[in-house]
Amino acid sequence: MTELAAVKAALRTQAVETPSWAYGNSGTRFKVFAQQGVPRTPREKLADAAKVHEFTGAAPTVALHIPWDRVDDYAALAGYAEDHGVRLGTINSNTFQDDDYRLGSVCHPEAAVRRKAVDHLLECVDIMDATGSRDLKLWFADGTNYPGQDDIRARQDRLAQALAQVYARLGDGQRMLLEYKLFEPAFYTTDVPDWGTAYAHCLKLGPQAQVVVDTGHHAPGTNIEFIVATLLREGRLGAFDFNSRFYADDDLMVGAADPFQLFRIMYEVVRGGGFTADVAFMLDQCHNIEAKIPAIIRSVMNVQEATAKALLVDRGALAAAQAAGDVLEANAVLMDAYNTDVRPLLAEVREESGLDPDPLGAYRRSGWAEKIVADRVGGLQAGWGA
Ligand code: PSV
Ligand code: MN
Ligand code: MN
Repeated sequence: MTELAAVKAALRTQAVETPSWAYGNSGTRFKVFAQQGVPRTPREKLADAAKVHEFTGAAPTVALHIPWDRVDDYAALAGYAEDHGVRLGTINSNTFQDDDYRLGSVCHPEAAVRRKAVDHLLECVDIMDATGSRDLKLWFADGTNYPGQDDIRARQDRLAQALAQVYARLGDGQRMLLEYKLFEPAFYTTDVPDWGTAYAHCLKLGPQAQVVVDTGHHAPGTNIEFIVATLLREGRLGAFDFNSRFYADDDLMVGAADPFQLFRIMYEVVRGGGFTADVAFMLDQCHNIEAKIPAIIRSVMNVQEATAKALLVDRGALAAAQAAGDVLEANAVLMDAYNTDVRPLLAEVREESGLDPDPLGAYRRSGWAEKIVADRVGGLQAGWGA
């Protein structure tokens, strides 16, 4: 196989999971700008996600969020997804929206609240059994706002206990993905604030516990690709939540704020052998002012472009320059790949797969946007800003 053929073959295998909540109306802290035609039910979210897959060929699974996507029959929902050409993916838990969680969920000082949170997480594993999902994604809003508010170490013990209970419930082939976030909603301590804390818990739990890197969850200036390289070396990078940020957890379209960072991350994925099914590429975005389906299509394309550039890095030339200590040449090799316009290559890959080379144009021409405005009245709010 020529090198270009290998790059194309790799690009054809890439799958980006889209989040159900990105299809619904979501908000800023101040206002939800409702859009016409947004889904009112989990099934309508799946129908929209199916459109993203239809036009990109690269978004075959959809992440659910419980309870936002609660239904009576999850197996039927999985069947509905399959009828539309997609599958149900990661199950995301929600231990942050009930009044009971004012002081935390699994780290809460009261045992009864911790029990409630763990029961929810166990229910999420039941749902995974019904949907055939591999991954349970855990993000905890737990933390404290004031020094002295609670005992930092005791909270870690409570967290470890809860995680162990859920880990023990996982079936063969199921995974627990632990997501960290520097701050927000807690502002003094966060119980899983960084990759090191997530990694330490995962290490204790066992190989089915893996870390999620949400690209919006770091301090400004953090070298995320270093974290990616480290977690891959340790065999603990389970997934990405892709989005981009200018300030904090902005949840903007991935690759919009800093496409160069996305390229650097994808290069470390390729370099570290992470371009396999074991690392899940997921989006975690909220589209508050822009049209949702085209924004998600754009995000998928942005991931594909960064990946194509990463795959095009001349690794032989790079290794030679690095070994020779040729700083400028090594940097030039990497920048050559980054500066390549990969859009024609991706258009070719799409055409060779029987897709329209222009997914956004194809979506616009499909009439789906007009159809859902006509058919759906009174959209759902995904949960944020509620
Ligand atoms: C909150 O920051 C968050 O965006 C996390 O990243 C989760 O993945 C997501 O919400 C859904 O719970
Ligand atoms: Mn996330
Ligand atoms: Mn987030």
